[in-house]
Amino acid sequence: MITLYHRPRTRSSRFIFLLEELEAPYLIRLVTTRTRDGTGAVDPANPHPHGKVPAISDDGEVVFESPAIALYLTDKFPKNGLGPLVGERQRGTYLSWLSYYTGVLEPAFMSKFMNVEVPRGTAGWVAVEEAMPAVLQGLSPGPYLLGERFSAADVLYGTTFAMFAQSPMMPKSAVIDDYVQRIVSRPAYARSQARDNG
Ligand SMILES: N[C@@H](CCC(=O)N[C@@H](CS)C(=O)NCC(=O)O)C(=O)O
Repeated sequence: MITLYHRPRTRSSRFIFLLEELEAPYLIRLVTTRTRDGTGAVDPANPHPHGKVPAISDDGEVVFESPAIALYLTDKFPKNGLGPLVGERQRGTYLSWLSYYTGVLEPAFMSKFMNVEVPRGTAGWVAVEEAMPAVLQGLSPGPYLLGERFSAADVLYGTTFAMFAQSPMMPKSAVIDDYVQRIVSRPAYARSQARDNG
């Protein structure tokens, strides 16, 4: 049984969405975390090394960091084809977009948010103005990052873009707007929203 360590309306919410897509058995364990306004504290029940969410535990084995959790879950629950398996076509593309999410895209957004210039040629990520065209190219021809195949990578990217939709950091793009609509209109997304509070 999978236990998801979760705080509502955070990066762990998207894993309720993924678990619903996978039709996997899971429990939600609500935890506290530190928050930006200084309230909140690391919950000793949360096995994440920094008390962040998401983390999952699978009969005692702990997995943390969104790309690792996404890959672990789609490998473990392959029935609905949410991620290409070892040896399957597009496995490499899938791993690349999963890793790019926390290795490049999130740092790119965070650099912009903090008004920090990304040092060219030395940082492991790039400015958001360079990252977003790469994602848009990845989404072409679409409709998903793996072409016709919806995957856990779209759960990460689609929910992030939905969250930033109104932000000035987000370049205006009809491709992204349509993509977000495709993701958030999925029945599993609606079910995940209903379960977000635990
Ligand atoms: N790289 C992590 C980031 C997780 C993360 O920062 N989660 C936030 C909630 S959206 C959190 O737990 N913050 C509490 C803290 O930083 O202590 C992942 O993608 O899984």
